[in-house]
Amino acid sequence: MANLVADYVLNRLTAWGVHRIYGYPGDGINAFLGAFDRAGGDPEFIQVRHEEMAAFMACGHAKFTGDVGVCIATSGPGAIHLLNGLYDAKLDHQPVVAIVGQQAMASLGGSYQQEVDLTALFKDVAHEYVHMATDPAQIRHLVDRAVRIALDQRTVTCIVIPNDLASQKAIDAPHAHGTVHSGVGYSRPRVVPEDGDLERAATVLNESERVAILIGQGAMRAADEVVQVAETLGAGVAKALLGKAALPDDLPFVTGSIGLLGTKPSYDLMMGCDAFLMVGSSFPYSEFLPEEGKARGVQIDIDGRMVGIRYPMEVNLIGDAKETLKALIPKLARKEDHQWREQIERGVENWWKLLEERAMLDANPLNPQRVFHELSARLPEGAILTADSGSAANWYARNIKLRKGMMGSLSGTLATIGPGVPYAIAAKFAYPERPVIALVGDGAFQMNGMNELITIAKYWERWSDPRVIVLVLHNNDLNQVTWEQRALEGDPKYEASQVLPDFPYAHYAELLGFTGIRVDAPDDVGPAWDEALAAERPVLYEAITDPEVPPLPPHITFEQAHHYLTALAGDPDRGAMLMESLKQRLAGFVPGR
Ligand SMILES: Cc1ncc(C[n+]2csc(CCOP(=O)(O)OP(=O)(O)O)c2C)c(N)n1
Ligand SMILES: [Mg+2]
Repeated sequence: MANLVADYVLNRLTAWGVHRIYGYPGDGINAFLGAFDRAGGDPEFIQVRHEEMAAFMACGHAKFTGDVGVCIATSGPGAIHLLNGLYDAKLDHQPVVAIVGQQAMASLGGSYQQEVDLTALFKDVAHEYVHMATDPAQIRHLVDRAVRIALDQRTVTCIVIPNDLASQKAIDAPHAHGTVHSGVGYSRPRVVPEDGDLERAATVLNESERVAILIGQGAMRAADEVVQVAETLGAGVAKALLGKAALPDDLPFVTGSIGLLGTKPSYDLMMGCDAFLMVGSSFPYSEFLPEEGKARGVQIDIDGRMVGIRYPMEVNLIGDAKETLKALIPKLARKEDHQWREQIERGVENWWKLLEERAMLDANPLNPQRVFHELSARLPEGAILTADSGSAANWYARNIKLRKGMMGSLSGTLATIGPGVPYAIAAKFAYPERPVIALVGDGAFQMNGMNELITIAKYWERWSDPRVIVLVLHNNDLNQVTWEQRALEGDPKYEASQVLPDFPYAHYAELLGFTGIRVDAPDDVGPAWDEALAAERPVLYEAITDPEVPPLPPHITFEQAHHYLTALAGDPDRGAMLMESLKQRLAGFVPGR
């Protein structure tokens, strides 16, 4: 049995608990293919359609499991293809290790075929750790450090391995000067702020009357503590997109998502509060946060670099969300005046009713909100949802009520098109017993989702629950951008860039052996979800949705409204849209204005 550098890398990764590596082959990693074969399925090589998808899957794995995700690609083009998926992981603070091949050491610097300066190329995306191996004795510490740094810093790291080095005999470093002797293992520390700082934070919150809480993905394992704080302080809780699964949407004081994709009660919560507690979030849009000076701020974040950058906080607590809240709770005084809390709960109740009304409005032919609304009511226990960038992210953020035990994610910070289907695949590999639903636009699906359907076709039969449902919003439009163009630029829809070529999505899925369901009548939306959720194979749910239902922010500014009206004058879809916007307005689209 060969014991080459490539075998050593894989063995070492399994020692780190890595059992699945997403990748695509090429001569830069040929030695690894033999090593995977010899490893007998542990770790297993999962073959994708495009290296960017491998990186998305590694990121999705990290998001849904909390463990490190690993992807592998060949030198030159393969490595370059990884980049966007790796940036998605980096920007959303996910631990991902990329292993990339390189041309033979003796050729480097020779303008050799596929020779790309990979350490320079990866220097930004893997800025915490990127190294090229040049000696077999280095391999152990390169792997150990790449994994440990990815986990500890919640970021992307990269190891570049020339193909001739990968097929050299593996060795351990001799006990001698100039060698490194690393080990395996990482335990996340318990990070709690100093007691005095917790006291200061408690004072701010105790002295205030109307507390608003904003949570992000950093609060993912702190649901009970967030609830306890909200109950004690009579506060409402808004959620940044990546934190959507951190707290169930069916709690009466959860105002839902915030921001352009957010809700009115979240907006009201932020505008009306006199204290602002931000936990594990770097939500960027200041116009949705309290105005400076209007609220006293407390922030909790595990990363000292991320505190005090979105709002001038009075107290910044650097610590783990769960542990820090636990330490804070005994210092908090229970609020006796419930007015603020009752106001929030009324707002939330009204908002859900409004969302339902909006979802039930007629559209041509389907109102996309209805598609999400009907799914939400039918979500099976333990469902995992993924959403792609586009209008789907709006409806996911607003119309889907995640319950306890469900998971959901999307590309929060890079907001890239593409991760919807690959995240769903990573979720299925990590939790083959759970139903997974990907919510994607036709643009995202045409960009890469349809290719990754082939990956689902390749693997689905091994998943104990075969349910993986891909919803495609068939609106023949890059709709999110079309609306941005109207509302933010005041420009009409530019057909050359926005209109998508038509494609028979459900038929295509049937070619792959899936159940294909094409829905174009509002009353079929619910029953079609029932059928999809009862299927014994993967499903593509093709919803023919109306591109004229606006995915606009919860409140629009005067300037946006003005732009929007100017744009209408020259818009090719003007007739339908005026009707639609009128209907949306009647349903209270522009709250309080
Ligand atoms: C890689 C990438 N390219 C472009 C964009 C800009 N963008 C964001 S949403 C969107 C439209 C997506 O269209 P589609 O998938 O059809 O969804 P829809 O909004 O129509 O529902 C575009 C082009 C992006 N976020 N990422
Ligand atoms: Mg579209």
